[in-house]
Amino acid sequence: MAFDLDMIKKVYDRYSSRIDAARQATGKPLTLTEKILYAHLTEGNAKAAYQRGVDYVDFAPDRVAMQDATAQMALLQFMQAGRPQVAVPSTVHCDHLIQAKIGAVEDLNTAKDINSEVYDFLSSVSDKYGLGFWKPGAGIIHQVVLENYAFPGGMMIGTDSHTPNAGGLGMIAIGVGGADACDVMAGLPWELKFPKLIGVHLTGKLSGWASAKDVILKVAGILTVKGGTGAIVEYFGEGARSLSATGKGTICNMGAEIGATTSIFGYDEKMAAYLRGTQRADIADLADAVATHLTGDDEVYSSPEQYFDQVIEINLSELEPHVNGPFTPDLAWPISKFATAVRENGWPTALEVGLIGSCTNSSYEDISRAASIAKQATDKGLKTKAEYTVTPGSELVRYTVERDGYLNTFEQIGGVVLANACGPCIGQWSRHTDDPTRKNSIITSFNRNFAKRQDGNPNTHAFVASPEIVTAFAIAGDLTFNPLTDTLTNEAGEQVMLDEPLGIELPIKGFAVEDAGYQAPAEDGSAVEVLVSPTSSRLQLLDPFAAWEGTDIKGLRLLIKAKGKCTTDHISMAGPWLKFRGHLDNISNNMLIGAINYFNNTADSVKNELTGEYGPVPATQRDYKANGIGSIVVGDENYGEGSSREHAAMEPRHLGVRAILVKSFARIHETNLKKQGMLGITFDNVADYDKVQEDDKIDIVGLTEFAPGKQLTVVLHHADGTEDSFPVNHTYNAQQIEWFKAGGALNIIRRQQHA
Ligand code: MIC
Ligand code: SF4
Repeated sequence: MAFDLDMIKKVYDRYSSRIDAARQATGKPLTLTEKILYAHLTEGNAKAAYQRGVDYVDFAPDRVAMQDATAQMALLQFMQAGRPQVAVPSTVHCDHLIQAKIGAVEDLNTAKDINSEVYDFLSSVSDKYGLGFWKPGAGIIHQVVLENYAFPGGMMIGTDSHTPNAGGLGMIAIGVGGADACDVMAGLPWELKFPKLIGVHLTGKLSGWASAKDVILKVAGILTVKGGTGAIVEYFGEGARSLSATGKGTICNMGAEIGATTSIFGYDEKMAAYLRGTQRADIADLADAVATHLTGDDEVYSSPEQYFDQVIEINLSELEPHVNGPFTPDLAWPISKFATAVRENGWPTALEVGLIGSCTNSSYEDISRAASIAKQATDKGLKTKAEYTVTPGSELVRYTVERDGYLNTFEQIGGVVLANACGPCIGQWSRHTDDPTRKNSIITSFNRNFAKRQDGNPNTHAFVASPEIVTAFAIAGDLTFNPLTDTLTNEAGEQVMLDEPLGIELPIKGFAVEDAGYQAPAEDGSAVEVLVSPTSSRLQLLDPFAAWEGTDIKGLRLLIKAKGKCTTDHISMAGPWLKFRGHLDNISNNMLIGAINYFNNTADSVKNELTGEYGPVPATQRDYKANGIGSIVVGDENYGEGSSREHAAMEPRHLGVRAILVKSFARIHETNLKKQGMLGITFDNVADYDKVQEDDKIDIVGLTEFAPGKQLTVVLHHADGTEDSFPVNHTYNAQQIEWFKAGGALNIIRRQQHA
């Protein structure tokens, strides 16, 4: 970790001069977000950034973090960049590929066995190129990063949309696709559209059942899944300072669900305590010395409406616990209204499973609060009605909460402790159910609840809440129960109430762990061999994508006009498909199989214009590809919401889709498309979406004059001989247009490497 300390010193050394320069240039006080961004501009880039008129700005992040399901593609790309070592400290975390079935020990062993090829690949690439490697069982990327690498005022990118979790320690941490990570690891600048600033002013103090999770559940309700797009959310005020560092992490983590670029809190005593509690007193000392730079200026916080594009006020003293869902994380219900909502909407009232943990909610504080509820079930003679699972976020937390007796408390109410991994959160869940066609409800302390996400079952209604609320519901087994006001009947037939949860922020006896699961890279990795078998079904070396042909693109077929929500889970489903994340051709067999076809309201059934027959999306596209016919995908609002997985961009690219035309994009997905040399365009007039017909032949005109800010034209040739034509927008800057022309950003890096 000594290496980190030097790096952090260097970052802090830059702060004073950078912030002075920025204050002078802009002539105004600065938000924390601006301070961190300005301190991480690449050389020579400052002027443009201060003006804010420019769209894209180049940054030099301090760190890169990758999880196993996205690291494979990121590192396959990095291997082609021709660098001997990564240019900035980087880590790989094995967390997504472990399936929850029986319990921690058995499931981890099974995962090590079936994923050995992928783990060996990741471990040897890490060894060779100088990346830290966190073995399966070590924990979920965002918890491990918070415990080991996040630092106030730093900047990190990570190949996972919940990377913003590190905002809990005052770091600007942003989720990206693997191609972006590859650039930063190769020593190139990382560009980001200069974000809008949303300020959230927290007053008061949490009490009773309300927790940090309820802050973000409420914010999600206010801003919706699109409301944070293009913005960084900065939390401030006495309420912000009263939240534990891990509670702040929960809020920043789930900020991904409102589409925010990231979320952040200023450095304060709670962060210092967490750093000291996790053996990083030296970092806390460094941060204390520059503390004024690690929070927004006083003037900003006293008149926030002058400095933020939008300000939201939340009084923590009045905040009610929330339950969000089903099917979307922004459908927010205060607990007092939830039972009525369940009844009125006819959602299944019987709760079948409660699941706590995940990267969002698995801190020591979370576990202790949930355990305080679980213990009451035993003490008050209540029988837990629903199944109940616990996913610790890291081995450090797991070991410590086991030592302190909490795991035992959960086991006493029938709780099953799963491996320190993503598990059910990402569909790595072999759920036992007697009838998958039955409409059913589950509740989790995770962050996403899109249809089919946890168990692949469209009949499952998934709700999101804090771990303590999930635990109370699991005991009651009934979604119309309100733990704040209602009683339960115990085994003796008495009416009992659950008392408010009690938690401990940091373990009184300190954190402990026997083996945290870290493997340092070789000093000199040049002799390490990385093997990828040509016959592997799990890993495949990448072939460069073809460059643009230099003309307008004409005669495209409509592959699918997707209707409604089309998240990355719809475009490249996770769960059983996670095993192909290192094999582009194999994973392409899941392309868009979850998207609903506008013309028949069915998933994975589109018309093949060559045969006139309806068939699965991937097979139809493979047929077009085999016949040298390009195609286009049309979509609705916030297309590509959710995950950072670039497979959702690479699969269509690989199978010969030429353009994605939608009403609007989610940020990470739009960048991923650009990086892979795909054309991502948006309707100028969203009503033009309605003009697209199933049998259209489609042209994209204006590409020979493709320029920043200049519209392109889409022409629809309908089957009846009529035509429609309309302008479409794009957000490509000059460099991104070069990516498009070269057939992908990596082709340019490769070219430079061989020049
Ligand atoms: C998720 O929560 O959806 C994931 C799985 O962590 C993804 C990353 C992936 O698809 O591998 C994310 O959020 O970016
Ligand atoms: Fe893993 Fe779920 Fe967190 Fe994604 S959201 S990193 S799948 S625990």
